[in-house]
Amino acid sequence: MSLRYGTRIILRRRGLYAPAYVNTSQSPLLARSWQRWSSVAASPASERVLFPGALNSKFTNALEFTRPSATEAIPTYRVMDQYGVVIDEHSGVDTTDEEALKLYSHMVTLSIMDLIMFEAQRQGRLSFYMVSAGEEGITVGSASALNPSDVVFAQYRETGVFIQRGFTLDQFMNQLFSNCKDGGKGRNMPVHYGSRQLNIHTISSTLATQIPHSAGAAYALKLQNLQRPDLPPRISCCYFGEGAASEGDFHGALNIAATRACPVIFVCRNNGFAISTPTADQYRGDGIASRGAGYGIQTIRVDGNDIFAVRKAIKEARRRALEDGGKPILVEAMAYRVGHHSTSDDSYAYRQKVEVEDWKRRDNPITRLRKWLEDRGLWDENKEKELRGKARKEILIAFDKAEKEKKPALRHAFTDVWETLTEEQKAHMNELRSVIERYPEEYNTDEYEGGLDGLKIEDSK
Ligand SMILES: Cc1ncc(C[n+]2csc(CCOP(=O)(O)OP(=O)(O)O)c2C)c(N)n1
Repeated sequence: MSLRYGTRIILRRRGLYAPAYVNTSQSPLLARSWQRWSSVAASPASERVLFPGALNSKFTNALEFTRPSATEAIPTYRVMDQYGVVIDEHSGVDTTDEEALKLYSHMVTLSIMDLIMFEAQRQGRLSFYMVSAGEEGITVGSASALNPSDVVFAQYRETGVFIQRGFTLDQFMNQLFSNCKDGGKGRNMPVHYGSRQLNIHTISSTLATQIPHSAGAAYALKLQNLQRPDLPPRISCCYFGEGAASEGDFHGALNIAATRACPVIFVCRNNGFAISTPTADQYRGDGIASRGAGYGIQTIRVDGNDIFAVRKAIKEARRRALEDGGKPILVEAMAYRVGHHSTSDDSYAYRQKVEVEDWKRRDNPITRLRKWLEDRGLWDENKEKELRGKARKEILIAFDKAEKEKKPALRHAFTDVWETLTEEQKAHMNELRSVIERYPEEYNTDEYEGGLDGLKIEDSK
């Protein structure tokens, strides 16, 4: 038998453990000693478990169970307090005044777009919308700390990531109105944005599916980073809510990312609710951050109302994610969900309005940054009015244009499933055409690009 097939034993030498491969079939003495050491201890005198499943665990004769309630909760990282005052002047903020003004303008634009689109949905002008109220600091701040080439996988409440990366108001509106200029050809529900140019995968509302995708992408990026050391290294960044972290996909993704050492930042937005289910009914542990240790993943909890803290945490997470060829990092960002879950939800059916008002008054990422800007003499009421007026105007112009655009040509209900249309799809298209022709008063095809001619098979791939 070759040495390769021998038994792996651990030798103790000056307090250090050195693995060695020994051919036990040649030495009965060694075989016996291996049997003796086949317990979880390396030797009868060992003080620690030496077993691959739980490395370096000390033996104890105290019959004690670990009690999560007896352990201090994981702390929450902050750079400035809720009055916008920097807590530790020495470490300070890592953002220039110019960058801070840009972050502020992006958060304000997002909050105004949310108000307008929420109301527009109520007026029946679009079918669905989701606001980010209270979570603008997490999305805008985190995206500002990534490289544009990093690959993003988002859930659906990450409009701020899109704004920060350069998704335009026209692109938002075209997607929200599912018109012919929408990059997704009107096939998705509103807020399911995506952008190949900005390296953001298209949103999928099926909770948590993006988490294993991001781990897989990170594995591919790890290999690419190795193959192309001449290019700047990339990571993937995955966003999800604490509710999505209850899905099996979350656990599988974190485990594979840890065992394969994938460069990925998992950003959990903990906003206290999964639609109507409060966190108290979702889990009993210390938030989502406590799960990081279970998977051997470096983790930090951060105050989501503090955009500077989010930025710093993500910057450092990115640096660590690229260390030693790659590793996953978990960031749990805390920020109460101020808005309703979506336009399909009335959150006052399951929480008190006063609770929401209280949270709104207590803290907010936008007002916190505004206080910091004002303290530095960078902001005042006039500038605020000007910014809000300008943002509102630009949003309404884009809204107006997008609402007037035609819907995508009818053939796009069939194209892009396969590289070219199948015979079966062609038959379906003909059938649809004949139904529309038979019942013209039931179907108005004018609002679709090319009208009924938009169904022409020869124009379709
Ligand atoms: C697999 C799956 N199950 C259930 C839903 C319905 N659903 C949509 S959003 C949501 C709550 C998610 O909460 P969370 O992940 O905390 O994100 P938040 O909406 O709070 O930002 C649920 C249960 C879904 N979309 N997909």
